Amino acid sequence: MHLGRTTLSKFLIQELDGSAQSRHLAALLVDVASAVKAISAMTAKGALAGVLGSLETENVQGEVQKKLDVLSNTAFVNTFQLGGLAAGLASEEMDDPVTVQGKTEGRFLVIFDPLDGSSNIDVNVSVGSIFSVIAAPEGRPPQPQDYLNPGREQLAAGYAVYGPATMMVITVGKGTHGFTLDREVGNFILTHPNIQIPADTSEFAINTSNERFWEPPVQRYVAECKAGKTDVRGRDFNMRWIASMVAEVHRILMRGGIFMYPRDMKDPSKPGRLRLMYEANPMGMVVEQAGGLASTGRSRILDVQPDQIHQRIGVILGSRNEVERVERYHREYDTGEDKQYTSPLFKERSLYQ
Ligand code: AFP
Repeated sequence: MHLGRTTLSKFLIQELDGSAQSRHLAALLVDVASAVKAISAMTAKGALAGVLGSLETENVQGEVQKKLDVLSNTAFVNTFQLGGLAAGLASEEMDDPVTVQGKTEGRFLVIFDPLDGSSNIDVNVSVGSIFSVIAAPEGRPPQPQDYLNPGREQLAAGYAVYGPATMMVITVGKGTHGFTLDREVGNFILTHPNIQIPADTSEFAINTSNERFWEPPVQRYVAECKAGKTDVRGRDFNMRWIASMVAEVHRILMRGGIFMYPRDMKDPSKPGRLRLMYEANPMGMVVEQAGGLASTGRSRILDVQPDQIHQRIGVILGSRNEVERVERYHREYDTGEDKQYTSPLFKERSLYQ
């Protein structure tokens, strides 16, 4: 593969087999890239495009919508409606999935977070878009339950990160590959083929303001990282928190790390902050295809059976050896092997079984 000359389209043609579904999947991913270019142009203009700030509306999550949330969602919906390959769409910004009207080959369902990290928009910090592609049902319009596939059944997944450069990182199940937008010609160029996440890391990402709400195994892991070489880890760690999952995951793909947004007691009614279908699952596929792991702390994210489109889940992902260590701490907590880390905050063990 020649760096600098391979466009996304050319890469997909070379990467995918010649089957009809592969050709359609490649065309769908080119449609995704088209929406990403439109969103990139809007974010790059910032205040000049009048796209900053919030609306009076809330999404199904009860979150105030940013103007760019809605504009980004519209960019994706319009692209897929024109592209004629998606049968149905589900989005963080839409209460329910929508069936694509008009002429469509209807081979795929696309589930997406059109603008992740939108609390960063007004302060000019990196944001992103996340997408997941699954097969549409044959010969009939999609129903809501058709979206509820475990993440391991995704046909493709990826994200765009609107940073100093706009990049797309995608997987079709054959590795994870990065493309950088050449704005002058409007093409995504292969710049990071076969990304591999280092198995070890000394960098963790978590919102430590939630520390008192975490389960003991997470408290244990983070306490050891903070203790650094004075304790069992024997080396110092660094911490990052950008409050934009896409930016955190991208950093981890580039240099390793572990990202955690675990289930916590801050709102016991919520089994996590991040959404399974359009954050955890697509990022889980991207990370696994790059040699990392994506876990709830107790199970592989891609094996979770969804029960509703906007459900939330705890997420621990990144460098394999660190994610495995956090999973081990969860096992030791659940079996009572780690007596000294049983915090009164979580005395109701059964809550997390
Ligand atoms: P927003 O899209 O509402 O900004 O949420 C972003 C996000 O879902 C994820 O991208 C971040 O990692 C996480 O939330 C940040 O959560 P905190 O604001 O609690 O740190």
